[in-house]
Amino acid sequence: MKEIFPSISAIRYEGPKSKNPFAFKYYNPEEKLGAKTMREQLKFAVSYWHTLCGKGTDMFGDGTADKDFGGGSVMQIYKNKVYAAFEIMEKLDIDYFCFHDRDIAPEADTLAKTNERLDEIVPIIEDLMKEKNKKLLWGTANLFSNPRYMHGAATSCNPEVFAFAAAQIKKALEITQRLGGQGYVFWGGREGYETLLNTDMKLELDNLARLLRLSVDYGRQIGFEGDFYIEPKPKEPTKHQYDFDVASVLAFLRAYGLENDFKMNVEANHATLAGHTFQHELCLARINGVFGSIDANQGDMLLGWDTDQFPTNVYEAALCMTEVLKAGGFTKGGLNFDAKARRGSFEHADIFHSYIAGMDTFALGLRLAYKIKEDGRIDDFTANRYAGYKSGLGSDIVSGKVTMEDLEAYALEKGDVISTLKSSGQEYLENVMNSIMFS
Ligand code: XUL
Ligand code: CO
Repeated sequence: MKEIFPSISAIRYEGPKSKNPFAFKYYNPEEKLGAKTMREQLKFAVSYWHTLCGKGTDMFGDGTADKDFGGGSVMQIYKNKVYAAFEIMEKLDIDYFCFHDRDIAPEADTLAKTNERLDEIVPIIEDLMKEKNKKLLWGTANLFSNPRYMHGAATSCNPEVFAFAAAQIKKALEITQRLGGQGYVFWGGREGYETLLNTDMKLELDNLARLLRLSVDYGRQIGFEGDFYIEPKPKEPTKHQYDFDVASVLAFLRAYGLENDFKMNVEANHATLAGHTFQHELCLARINGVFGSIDANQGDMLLGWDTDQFPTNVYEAALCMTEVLKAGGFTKGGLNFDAKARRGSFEHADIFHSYIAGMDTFALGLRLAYKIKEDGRIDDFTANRYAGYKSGLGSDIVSGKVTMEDLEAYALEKGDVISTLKSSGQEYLENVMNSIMFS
């Protein structure tokens, strides 16, 4: 296997004082925080689509980056992408990767020929996984790029398209299972609408649930034991995406009896597009028992679209990792960088700078999450804020002992309760956050 990035050597931890641009300053994979190493807790994954396929195209211009990696024919290009992927994982010491079916092999004229292309590439991936000890975090099917999905996939008005989508998922599930994938993701690519003037929303949602049920049942039938995830996103590419946010997805899953079959793959930039913080989406997933995996990136707060930038915001990463710790850490999920270098950052070295930035940011986030936990001031403040629910009236409310009449009698007897209130302490807590971050 020819080396594709000969000028880049293995990236190692050198500590915060290092000025070597090709070294980790904060991510020290074997260092233990709590009971586990950083590697075990962060479970970083390469996103195949951005890293190996994304060339920096936008609606105003062609790609700027070379992602052929020296390949000539179509299939050689895709084979070289595999070699590049494993070299990137090896040099960055990343254990996991994720892909869509179409990232690893391009479509041919018919589905059968496309599947043959997949069958040519999958064994190469399988061998390299064994040789380099790399793992598949999750697989998925691209049900949005091809023009056949212009009206959606499961939610298309056309049942032929529904069948095609099912066939693609079936194959993607088989590949994910064969490669030992720990998860399978459904991101609702074009499952949404542009206008309700032409949309039967009830049938579309019913059909979305039907395809999810068929997929889960098939996955379990072939012995897939990984987690199934839904990745919420409120808009883009469609004006309204059905999997809007964690709350909407939970309501949908419960309405169709799918709540025990899915967890969430929460993406940072999707949260902000939905008008939520990343922490909000993670918290909601956690308290509902559906925290699964993370697509880590960041958006630009001045823009209303999915910029998929590599995360560099340490404050956000600290709040994210605080939620992950509260959830008990990742089980089958992990931290995938669904992120791409900017269009002008077209050199191969930029791929490495990007991952180093994202990995160091989340390493700092994990270190800070432990400091926040050990410091205890924030957790204690919050616990004290609700202390009234631990005894007396509060514990009677929580245990369901009180009636409306009891509550009225209590309020009437007190006359007013304003004097019992205390400050929400937000500014105090923000000061605490800064003192923990910069101590
Ligand atoms: C799109 C997005 C996808 C999913 C996988 O916004 O996030 O790349 O992560 O289909
Ligand atoms: Co994503």
